[in-house]
Amino acid sequence: MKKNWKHISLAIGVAFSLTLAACGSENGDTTDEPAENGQDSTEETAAVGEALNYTITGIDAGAGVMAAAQSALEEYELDEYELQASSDAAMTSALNEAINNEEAIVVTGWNPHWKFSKYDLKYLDDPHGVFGDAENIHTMTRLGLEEDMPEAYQVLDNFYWTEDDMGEIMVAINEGQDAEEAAAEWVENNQDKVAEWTDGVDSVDGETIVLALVAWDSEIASTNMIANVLESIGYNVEISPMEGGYMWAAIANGEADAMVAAWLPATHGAYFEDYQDDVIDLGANLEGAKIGLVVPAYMDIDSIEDLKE
Ligand code: PBE
Repeated sequence: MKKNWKHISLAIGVAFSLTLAACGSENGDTTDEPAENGQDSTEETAAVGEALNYTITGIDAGAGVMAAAQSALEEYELDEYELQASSDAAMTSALNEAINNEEAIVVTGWNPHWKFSKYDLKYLDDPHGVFGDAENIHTMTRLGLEEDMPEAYQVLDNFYWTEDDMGEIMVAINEGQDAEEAAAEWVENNQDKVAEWTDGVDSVDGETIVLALVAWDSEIASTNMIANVLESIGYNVEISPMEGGYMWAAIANGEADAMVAAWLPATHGAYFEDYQDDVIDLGANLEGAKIGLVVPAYMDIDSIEDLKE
């Protein structure tokens, strides 16, 4: 399987400019008197803001959960807070460090994700519904894939699994297994499921299919798994890593053939609106996903409103 890094510089550029756009607040480093303008501040909640250094630890700027978190800061009037863009890997390493020191931290979170098996975490309640309800993860292909690669199209259309399935691969990768190996092992151990996706599908002779991949742990698991299945029926699978916003453009302009990482209706709703006429939606491959703000269970807050000063 060949990886192709040509979109990474674009990705970093986009992430960086969005980071700057997201950092409008001048209070990122505030350490004292956080509530100059808030009459209803209490010592207790101000203490939460201070402990957090008024920071929400985010991931890459193209992720839908980042746009939702930015809306949440506005909706809940958390003006002093700054949403810091980084990556899934940097976010989980900050989470790990905070938990080791029993410190306060708020991250942009989602499941399926291995962090919920490794740590005791909770979603902050979202009474205004900014992060939406349950989400499904859809498979999308470029226009014309059905005619050009009917066998791959059929497998992609049949692909459907559960949060637990995805979780097995994610946890294995987090415990140090190579992503391709963890995916291959899952396929090996779940031949009954895989057979339902490939039954009656003809083999092909080494045609190249390009799958778009964003470095979110959930999508690393699903993309490597479906790549393994497509290889087993004879495809040469190229995984093309790219930034979250670009993933949709790549399917729409035909640069990539398919992706299994479209979170709908809310998380990627804006992308879907932009690109729906230029992509084929093969429906959900996983149901019951979720995004939101996540904190260690030991933190003494339960709602996004509790972050308010
Ligand atoms: N995620 C994981 C992505 C979709 C997959 C929730 C970080 C996002 O927010 O766009």
